[in-house]
Formats: sequence, C-alpha cells, structure tokens
Amino acid sequence: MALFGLFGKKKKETLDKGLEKTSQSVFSKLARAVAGKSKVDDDVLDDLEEILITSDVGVETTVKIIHRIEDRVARDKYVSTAELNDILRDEIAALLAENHSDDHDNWDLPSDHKPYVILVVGVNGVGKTTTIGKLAYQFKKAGKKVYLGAADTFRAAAVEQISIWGERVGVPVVKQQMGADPASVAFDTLQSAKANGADVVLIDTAGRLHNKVGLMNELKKIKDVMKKVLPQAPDEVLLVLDGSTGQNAFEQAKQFSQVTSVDSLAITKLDGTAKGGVVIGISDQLKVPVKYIGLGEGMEDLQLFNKREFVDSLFKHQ
Ligand SMILES: Nc1nc2c(ncn2[C@@H]2O[C@H](COP(=O)(O)OP(=O)(O)OP(=O)(O)O)[C@@H](O)[C@H]2O)c(=O)[nH]1
Ligand SMILES: [Mg+2]
Repeated sequence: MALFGLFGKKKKETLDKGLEKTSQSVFSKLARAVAGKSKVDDDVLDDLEEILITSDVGVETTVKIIHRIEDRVARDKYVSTAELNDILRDEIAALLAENHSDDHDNWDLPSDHKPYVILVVGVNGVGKTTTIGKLAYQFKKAGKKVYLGAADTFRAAAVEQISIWGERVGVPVVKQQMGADPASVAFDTLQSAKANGADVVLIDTAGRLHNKVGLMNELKKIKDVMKKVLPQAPDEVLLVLDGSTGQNAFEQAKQFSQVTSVDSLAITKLDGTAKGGVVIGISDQLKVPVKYIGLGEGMEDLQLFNKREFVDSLFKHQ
C-alpha cells in the first residue's frame, strides 16, 4: 500500500510540474482580468473567453465552458470573482466527464488474446519513438512481456534511437537495416513476438503527414501485412501529437483521423509549454480518446490520461 502511495505521489508531482507553465499562464491572465472586480459580470466572462481561447482550449470547447459558467452565474445571481477559479475548474471537469471515453487507470491489456499490437503514427518529431520507449517501460513495469519493432527504416538514426530505448528498458527490438521495407519489419516483429509469447508489441513508424499519399499507403501496407501474422492486428493505432504546437496538434488529430483509423491519442511535450489547454479541447471535441500524456523526456514521464487529475493539477498553481 505504502508503495502505491509513493508511486501515486511521484505521478502527481510529475503532472503538477509538467502543467506548471500552462497553469501559470492561464491564472496570471485570469488574475489580471478580475483585478479590482468583485463580481463575475459580462466583462469578466468576455475576458475569460479570450483567456481560454488564447490558452489553446479551442473555440468550440471554450464556448461550451463559457455557456456553463453563464448558466451558473444566472442561477446563482451573484458570483464573486474569488469563486471563479473553483467554478471554472468544476465546469471544465464536468464537461470532460460528459464525453464517452473512460479513463484507464492501469496498464492492463485485453486478456482474450496476445500479443496486443500498438502501431504508433504521427508527423515528424512529435515524440513517437520516445513515447514507445516510455510505454515499453510502463508495460514492462506492469509485468508484461514487451517487443518493439523498428519500422521507421527511413533514417539509420531512427533504428538506433529505438534500439537505445530497448536497451534502456530491457526489451527486445526487432529491426532490419536502414531503407528496409517497414511492412517487412512489422511482419518480422509480430512473428517473433508471437513465437516468444509476448504480451504487447509496439511498432515505431517514420514521421508522416496525413496528406502524403505515398506515406499513407505505406501505413496501409504495414497494417495489411500485420494481419497475415495476427488477424486482429493492429489492436490500437496510436496517434502521437506534440502538445506544444497547440492548435496544430488539434488539426493534425482531425486530419489524420479522416484518412486513417486512429484509436487513441498521446499528447506529448506538455512540460515546457503554456499550450497545455489543448488537451482540454481535444478531449472534449474528438471522438478518439486521449489515452496518454507526455510530461518530459525521461522514461517515467508518460502517464495514462485521467481527466479529473489533469484538471485538478492544472488548477493547483492558481
Ligand atoms: N520535453 C519533452 N520532450 C519530449 C517529449 N516527448 C518527446 N520529446 C522529445 O522530442 C524529440 C522528438 O522525439 P522523438 O521521439 O524522436 O519523435 P518522433 O516522432 O519519433 O520523431 P521522428 O521519428 O523524427 O518522426 C526528442 O528530443 C524527445 O526527447 C515530452 O513529453 N516532453
Ligand atoms: Mg521516431
């Protein structure tokens, strides 16, 4: 029990620290907006709307949040500016709780078949390979047998990078030489993983834009080839988004999911950016669930996304 408490504390600290910039940015703007005012009125709500939009929450989600707060102000007649932070926190949490995806609170995998195959996709430099390394670490820590596939054969450095992660975490990496067919690497990885009784397979891929037809076809080929080894594969297509790009991340998620099936999202680099509000917008607007968040470059800096914890942490620094 004590040990779980310790993990929980560490996790919370990483989340709090990672969201510090976003939080400070939002609440310093908010403090300025309510300075010298005692009551939440239309002017304060206008300012709040602007603050949320400039914090990358996105227009549609911002409008929903403002409507909720307007309703509340109308209902309660008088709402003091001192209460505004708490009201905002509660309304954002309530809004996110309305969306249909459930949060995951552990690293369990479906038990009816194995290996569970995760194909990791996204544009260049968003954090795909790093996220794979961190996921491998978490799954291994949870007692799973993990296999990695180096299907980004575009650059020699890519194969090397995932091999380093494999060594660091202590899990096997299936690879071929640079320039090899990524589908062939994926095939080999699934075969090895299956033959060795792996629980989970993570396949790295080269960065690609949703509008590059050749690269999107390559993705389709990777998926088709996987099915020859495991008919249900991939179990999860994980789209990685760089949270520090704010609204760009949002657009990428929309566009990618229009051209290929995406099952889950990882939003990385939330540490060191003030644009963390984008997680709120993405979680509210998109049908694809945010499953993981990246809060640093280290092995332990990936967490399962939990809506309530996220919102609480964001409001911790107010
Ligand atoms: N601060 C921070 N840096 C991150 C995070 N995730 C990834 N990075 C860094 O982002 C950079 C790019 O990460 P990669 O994992 O190589 O990205 P990629 O999507 O695999 O890139 P390509 O393979 O070139 O498309 C690296 O320097 C990572 O350390 C994160 O959550 N926080
Ligand atoms: Mg990579």
